[in-house]
Amino acid sequence: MIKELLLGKLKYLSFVVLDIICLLLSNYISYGIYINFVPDNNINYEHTSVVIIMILVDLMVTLFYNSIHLALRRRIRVEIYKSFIHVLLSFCLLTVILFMVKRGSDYSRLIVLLAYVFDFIIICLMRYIWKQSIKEIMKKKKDQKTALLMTTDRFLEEGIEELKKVDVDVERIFLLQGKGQEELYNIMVLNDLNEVGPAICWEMIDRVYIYGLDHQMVPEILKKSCDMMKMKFELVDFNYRVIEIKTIKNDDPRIGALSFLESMRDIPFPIRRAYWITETEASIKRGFHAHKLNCQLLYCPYGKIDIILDDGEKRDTVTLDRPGKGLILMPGLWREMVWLETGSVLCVLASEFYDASEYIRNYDDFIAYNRKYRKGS
Ligand code: T46
Repeated sequence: MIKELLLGKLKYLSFVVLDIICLLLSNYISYGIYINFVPDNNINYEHTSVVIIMILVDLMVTLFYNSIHLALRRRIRVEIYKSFIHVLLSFCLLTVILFMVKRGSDYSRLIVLLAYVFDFIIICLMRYIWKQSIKEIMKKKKDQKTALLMTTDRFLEEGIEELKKVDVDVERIFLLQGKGQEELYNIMVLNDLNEVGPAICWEMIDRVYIYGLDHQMVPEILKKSCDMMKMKFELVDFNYRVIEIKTIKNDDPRIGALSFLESMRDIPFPIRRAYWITETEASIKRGFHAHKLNCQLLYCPYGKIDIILDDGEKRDTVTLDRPGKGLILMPGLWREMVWLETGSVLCVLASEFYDASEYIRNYDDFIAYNRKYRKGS
C-alpha cells in the first residue's frame, strides 16, 4: 500500500498543491477583475465559502479523474487535454453542488466561471514550469537517463552485459515480478506493467531497455504510456535461452537427482500449463510452428531431442540431452523438434492456456508476423 502510494499518487503531491495554488490565484484574479467593474457589493464572505467548496471539488476530481497521472512527463497536448477535462469536471461538479446547497449569487457564479477560465490557462502554464524545474533539479550530468526492465533476476547480469556490448550504461533497474516482493538486491520490484509508467516517469528516465519480457505483451501496455511521456523503449530481448535447471544430486548416485523450477523466479513467466510428449520414435519430427503469445520452457528428462529454432533470419539447434538442461522459448520463434532416440520425453511448461488460434503453422505467415512485431518502437 505504502509502496503503491510512493510509486503513484504520493509522489505527485507537489502537483496537487500546485493545482490548489493555481485555483486560488485564478480566483484572486477573477475576483479582482469583478470588483473593479462592480465595486459596490458585498460578496467577499460568500465568495470565500464558494472558494473552499471549489478546493474540495478540485481535490475530488484529482482523486477520481487522476488528472496528474504521469504529470511529470506527459506531452503538452496531453497536458492541455487533461487540464481541460479536469477544469470542466470541476466546474460541472461545483455548479451541481452550488445548485444543491443553494449557494452563490449571480455575481459569485460569474466569478467562478471566470476563475475556471483563468485556472485552465494558469494550470497548463504552471505545470509546464514546475515540470521543467523538477527536470532541472533531477537532471544528471548525462543527457540520457536509462533504465533496464527485467522480468526475472536470473538474467540480470546477462541483461546488463548485453547492454554494455552496445555501450549502454544502465542507471536504474526495475524488476517486474508477481506480487509478494518489495525489493530485491536494492532493485525496485514492480508488480505489474501498469506500475512501470509511474516508476520511470518519476525517475525521469529517457530510455528503457527491456530484457526477458514477452515482446508481444510489452508494446501494447508500455507503448501507450511511453508515447504519453515522450519516452523511448527498446527491446534487447532474447528469443531463446538455454538454462541450467537447479539440480540436487545425492551423494549416493543410486538415490538419483532432483531438479526443480520455480515460476517467475527461474523462468520469466507464470506457468499456466504443462504437457509432455512420449512414445515418439527416433528420427520423427514434430513442431513446425511458432507461437504468438506462448512463452515456454522445454526440457528432456529422458533421452535426446534436437530443437531447431528459427527467428526468421537464422536457424540454431539446441540439443536437449539431460534433465538439468532447460530451453526457454519466447514467442515469435519457429520451432521443429527432432527425436534422436526412441522414447525420448519432451516436457513443456507454458505461460498460456492452450489456444489453437495463437499458433502460426505456416512459415510464410510466421515471417510476415515477425516482421510486423519484432521492434517495440
Ligand atoms: C510446442 C511444441 C514443443 C492440446 O489439445 N492441448 C495442448 O496443450 C497441446 C500442447 C496440444 N493439444 C493438441 C493439439 C493437437 O491436436 O494436441 C495435438 C498435437 O499438438 P501439436 O501438433 O501442436 O504438437 P507438437 O509436438 O507439434 O507441438 C507441441 C506444442 O503444441 C507446441 O506448443 O511448442 O510441442
